[in-house]
Amino acid sequence: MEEDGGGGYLFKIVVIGDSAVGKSNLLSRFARDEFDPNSKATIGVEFQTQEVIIDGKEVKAQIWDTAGQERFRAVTSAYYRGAVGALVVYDITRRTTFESVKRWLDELNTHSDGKIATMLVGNKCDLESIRDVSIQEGKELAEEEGLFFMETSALDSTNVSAAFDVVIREIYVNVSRKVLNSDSHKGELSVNRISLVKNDGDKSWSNVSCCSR
Ligand SMILES: Nc1nc2c(ncn2[C@@H]2O[C@H](COP(=O)(O)OP(=O)(O)O)[C@@H](O)[C@H]2O)c(=O)[nH]1
Ligand SMILES: [Mg+2]
Repeated sequence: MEEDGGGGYLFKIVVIGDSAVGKSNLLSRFARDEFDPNSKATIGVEFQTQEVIIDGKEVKAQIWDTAGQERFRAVTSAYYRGAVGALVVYDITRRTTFESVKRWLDELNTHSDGKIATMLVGNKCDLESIRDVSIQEGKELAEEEGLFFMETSALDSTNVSAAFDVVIREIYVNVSRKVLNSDSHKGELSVNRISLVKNDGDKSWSNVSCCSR
């Protein structure tokens, strides 16, 4: 987490998960409202920056894409450095990608320091007819690991901005807590507490899932 120079926040968020689960499309849907049905491995794009307003404050989310390195199990520690948020993505039509989630979480924990606001994302929920991982399984894993959970579709846009928004808000809550704990800001304690309580209420998002109807 950094100040962006203008007094606002810059949050680094990484998107991880097996190859072809839809990471690049989730990012392009969120940042540019675009979907690419023929997307090959993303080349050259390191990150996209998206501005979000939280509690009237401008927050910049710098969202990193793996550029296809995950195929070679070669996502480097530089990729994770400084991250304060993560989306761990699997494909609901391919169980192997769900089984990889723990490995990705281990990698995230190994390479990052401090608290990472993490969302478990079951992508491609538009493909209900060939679903291979139930919503319940996703929810249970998220609960076990203390993660937020949503099913998304980068294809039809379901829950895409919601997933990023929850992570960004949670980072904001974590940052506010840090500020509260630092001596220089003790004076603002009573003021900040109000907004923290409000933001904690957003945890109900963890049960949101696009395919539960
Ligand atoms: N049906 C469907 N296909 C998707 C979705 N997201 C991505 N895809 C497709 O899955 C393939 C891999 O997507 P990509 O974003 O490149 O995955 P990445 O390797 O994780 O970055 C591409 O053919 C996409 O068009 C989705 O939500 N629904
Ligand atoms: Mg990609």
